[in-house]
Amino acid sequence: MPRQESRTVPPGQRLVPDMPVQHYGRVPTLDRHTWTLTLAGETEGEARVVTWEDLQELPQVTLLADQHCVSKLTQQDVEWTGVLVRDVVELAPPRSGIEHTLVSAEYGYSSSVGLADLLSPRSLLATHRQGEPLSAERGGPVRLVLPHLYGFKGPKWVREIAYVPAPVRGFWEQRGYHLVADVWRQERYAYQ
Ligand SMILES: Nc1nc2c(c(=O)[nH]1)N[C@H]1C(S)=C(S)[C@@H](COP(=O)(O)O)O[C@H]1N2
Ligand SMILES: [Mo]
Repeated sequence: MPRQESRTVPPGQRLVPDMPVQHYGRVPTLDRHTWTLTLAGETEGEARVVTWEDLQELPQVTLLADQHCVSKLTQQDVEWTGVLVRDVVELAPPRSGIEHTLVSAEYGYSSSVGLADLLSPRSLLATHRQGEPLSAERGGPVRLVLPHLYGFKGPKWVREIAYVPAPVRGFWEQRGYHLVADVWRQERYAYQ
């Protein structure tokens, strides 16, 4: 299984054996067979609605990645299974020149993610955590996992990726958190 590039703990983070479940608001109950992910905004061609069955047809990838919360907790070597975001974006790519996305979840949570970060080689639309299908509280049926960014960039219960011409602030970015949020650069707050 591909291991993470580095065993180092990012600056300012503290290791925990099990990342607590953390999110704002209620846990939605979604049925994987009616769940959809819409690729929208500034697409090159038509927008596209991606289903659970569409995900099953893509290569299934398992990798180990650390899970970091901007509140300074890190769990190392979490095993995630899902499909590469790259493979999904291929189904309805952005028009040329687009560099930003807004990723949205059920119940209105959202995060601002640069297209390059979204397409990084280890970015997953995850369906499993630690070998088990994602529970509702862990973001099932599908959540976004961006291993090099703080956890708030990865919506649980993800429902839409919108390609946008300029950064659009999501839930935490509207509350002062960083637009990029690279854990290795310790990009926690917008004012840094
Ligand atoms: N839909 C949604 N996704 C979310 C959040 C949220 O509030 N709502 N919180 C984020 C934050 S801040 C973190 S640290 C991780 C927590 O993931 P976990 O519950 O698996 O620990 O989920 C992220 N995804
Ligand atoms: Mo977080």
